[in-house]
Amino acid sequence: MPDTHAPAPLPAALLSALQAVLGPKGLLTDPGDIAPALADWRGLYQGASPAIIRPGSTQELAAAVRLCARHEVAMVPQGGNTSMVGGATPDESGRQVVVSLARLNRIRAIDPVDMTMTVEAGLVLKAAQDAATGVDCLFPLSLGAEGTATIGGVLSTNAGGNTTVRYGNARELMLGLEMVLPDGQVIDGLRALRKDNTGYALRHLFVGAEGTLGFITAAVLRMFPRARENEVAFCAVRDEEAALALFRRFRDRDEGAVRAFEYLSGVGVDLAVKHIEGVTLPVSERADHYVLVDLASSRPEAGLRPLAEAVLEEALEAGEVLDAAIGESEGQRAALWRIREEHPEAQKREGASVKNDVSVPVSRVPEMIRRCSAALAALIPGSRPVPFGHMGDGNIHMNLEQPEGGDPAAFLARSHDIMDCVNEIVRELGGSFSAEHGIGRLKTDMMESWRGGAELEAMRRIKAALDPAGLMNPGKVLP
Ligand code: FAD
Ligand code: 2HG
Ligand code: ZN
Repeated sequence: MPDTHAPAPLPAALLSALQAVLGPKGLLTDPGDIAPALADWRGLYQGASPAIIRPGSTQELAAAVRLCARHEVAMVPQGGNTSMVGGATPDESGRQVVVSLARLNRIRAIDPVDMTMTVEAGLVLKAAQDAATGVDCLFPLSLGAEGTATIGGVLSTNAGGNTTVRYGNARELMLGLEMVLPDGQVIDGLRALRKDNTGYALRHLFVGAEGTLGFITAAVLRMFPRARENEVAFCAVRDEEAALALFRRFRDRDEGAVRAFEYLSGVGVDLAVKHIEGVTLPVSERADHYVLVDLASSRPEAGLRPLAEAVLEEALEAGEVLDAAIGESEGQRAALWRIREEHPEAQKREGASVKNDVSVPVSRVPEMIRRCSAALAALIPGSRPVPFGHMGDGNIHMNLEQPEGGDPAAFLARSHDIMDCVNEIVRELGGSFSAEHGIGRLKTDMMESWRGGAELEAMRRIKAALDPAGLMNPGKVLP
């Protein structure tokens, strides 16, 4: 890890101008207050920053951005700071200032007729879900960090999560955006329109830009009818192919009913049972492969239970499913989901692990898991492949846990070999080295080889056009 320098204090003129614009709540300079914003969730990076700017409104943010631009101070947008790729962490120079959107967290409007809500960027994802529930609707984006991740963060990373298979990723849930450009100009694109073909879709450029083009300050989000029937099944399956076959059985029977289809490995479930209090194995015997399937419908009598039972019975007869548990109550369904959702935390508690958030065409998922698992086990003897995740989207977290009792630092020193090993196979299978977590700081050095030539050059031109001074989240996304 590079040395962390003492942060360079902000120029006195900038500091006093920011204080005047933002007030006491809007600018933190005490090192104790700043510290939590300087490290990422995975503990990969430890940055430095002289202050945290915390505007209370879009106008305050725009004014602060104009001031930073005038003084050529680089800005690092931060939402919930749950990035898996170090996207929201300032570098070690001490010259980048963190801009937290946390205070911009209002729900500006919610409309169950249009099925839209207009919310500010710092609103926590769970609060957006709850607001939708409050008007008898659903905001479907769902991920393990939903109690902390923010709307600005999920849009800036184009987050996926558990329900992408049915509702799409964050981009598909967004209709309009309010944005602040790197020079402080505000674009009011908060249009709640399903159809709006009016030139370049700047809103889509900001989704997935990871804060490198400017700030998202508010968004119009799509809502859906809430589920009135829900079934969750946890299945032990024969192998990776059987998991895919089960996905096809459910999809072919009723595509619209599949809200999530998640693959779990035996090792991953073992770790969740070992480290997370209250997590137990719901099927009679341990297996090497599992699937969690969530079916939901807005129709109150959709017949999801008979559907689940019929499909599982067929799959049992075909030898694909070995055993299955269906949640009998809200509490049991939540307990089944917990086995899946605690995977990142369980892996963290077990020791060092290297993450590979990769995607391939859905049909290639079994081959990808098999080949990567074998290659990784051969690369680092004793290490434990822990593939899991969004099988229905072709997005598997092809993670590798350190050998039991081994030296975490020695294992992490092999991170790049591990990522290269997975990426080589993923490339052969026509996949992507970053499915849903983004590039952040962790994967910038992969951009040249994966998106080089005209594609990367076009990205660089867009960046130069919108942020000519390079002040927005430097060192992220683009190499
Ligand atoms: P941050 O981490 O604060 O920032 C992420 C990036 O967006 C940074 O580059 C930052 O500069 C930029 N940014 C943040 N806010 C703004 C803004 N308002 N304007 C411009 N740029 C901004 N991700 C998934 O996709 N699917 C999952 O299933 C999933 N599960 C997770 C489970 C756990 C336990 C954890 C810790 C993380 C998980 N993540 C997942 C990753 C993470 O939660 C997502 O990337 C999320 O979108 C980040 O939101 P955040 O508010 O924490 O953003
Ligand atoms: C998930 O699906 C997240 O739980 C995190 O995307 C994945 O920990 C990981 O590798
Ligand atoms: Zn994921």
